[in-house]
Amino acid sequence: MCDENTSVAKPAGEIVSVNSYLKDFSGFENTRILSENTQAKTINLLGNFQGKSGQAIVLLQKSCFIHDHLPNLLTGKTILNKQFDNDIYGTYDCQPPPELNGITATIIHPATEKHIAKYEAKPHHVIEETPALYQSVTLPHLKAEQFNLQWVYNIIEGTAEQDRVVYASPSSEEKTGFILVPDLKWDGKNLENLHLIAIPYSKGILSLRDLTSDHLPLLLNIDTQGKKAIEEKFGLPASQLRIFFHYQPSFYHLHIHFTSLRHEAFGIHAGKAHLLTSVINNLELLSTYYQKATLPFFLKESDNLFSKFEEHGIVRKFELNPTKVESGDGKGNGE
Ligand code: M7G
Repeated sequence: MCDENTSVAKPAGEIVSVNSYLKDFSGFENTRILSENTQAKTINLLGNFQGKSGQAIVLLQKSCFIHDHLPNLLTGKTILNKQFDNDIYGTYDCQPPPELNGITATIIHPATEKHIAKYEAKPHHVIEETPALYQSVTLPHLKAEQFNLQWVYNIIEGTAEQDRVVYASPSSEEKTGFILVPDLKWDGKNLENLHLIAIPYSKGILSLRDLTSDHLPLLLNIDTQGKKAIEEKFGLPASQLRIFFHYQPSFYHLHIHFTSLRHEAFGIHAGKAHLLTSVINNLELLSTYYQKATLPFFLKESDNLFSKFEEHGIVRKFELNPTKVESGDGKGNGE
């Protein structure tokens, strides 16, 4: 789950975020690597800025290749240091000019324990959430403890990210209107990993679970206008888009992800992603589908919601014990 101060896990005191003035990483002390993905070329670090209160999470992602930059990349300004050559094969350390060698950095400061849990590598479990479990476990947990939605309200109320807005419905469309902005994780340039989020103006729709056929005009509007705006602005046709909800999401103000089909974004798989088209279709077939369905999702052990399901005896922590698996004691999972 993602970002921001929570009603419970709120950062202590009135710490000013370094994001209001940060220009470089001087004074950053890395205390822990939270997680790493060598394929996505990301690393998530925990640390602090010398002399500043509060912990900081730094998410680093090596940028994809931008096709327009390729002619500038392969010039005399890019230095090649040979690692080895053999016959017709050669491998080099390649050092392009800094402006062509970017890293996208996302900094969360002050970070709460909930943020740390979100970015920390821990085993996942599948939870089969029945409507009854939603009411008795998930919903009370969300009410007590969820990420603050201030950044969302800043976007829909027009006080943040307004220069990044790709589409905004007229404000008169209170029930069906929405705003489309680049996701925090997207640099806004490279179509390969295009990622935008559509945020409805309407407050109080927590997630997929709350949707009924009453929300169809909103969802159809997001589907139609979102695709149109992306095609007009980025030239990417609807057939190149993956449009989906997360369940569970990190932020409980309904929002919809629009990503490039070519982008193997986090959270596009079964167990997390629900395609908008399928959601619309399910609601057309049965208005209360999402109040009646069992919704499976993956949950990290470090998530506090996991502890709640654990307390209810729905799931328990799992440790693979290779010795026992190999010894063939019949239990197979190291119990
Ligand atoms: P989600 O489905 O609630 O959860 O998505 P996930 O984080 O597990 O995917 C929320 C999305 O909002 C994520 O893709 C975040 O990268 C994005 N996001 C989070 N914040 C704090 C911001 C923000 O301040 N601005 C924008 N534009 N996107 C954000």
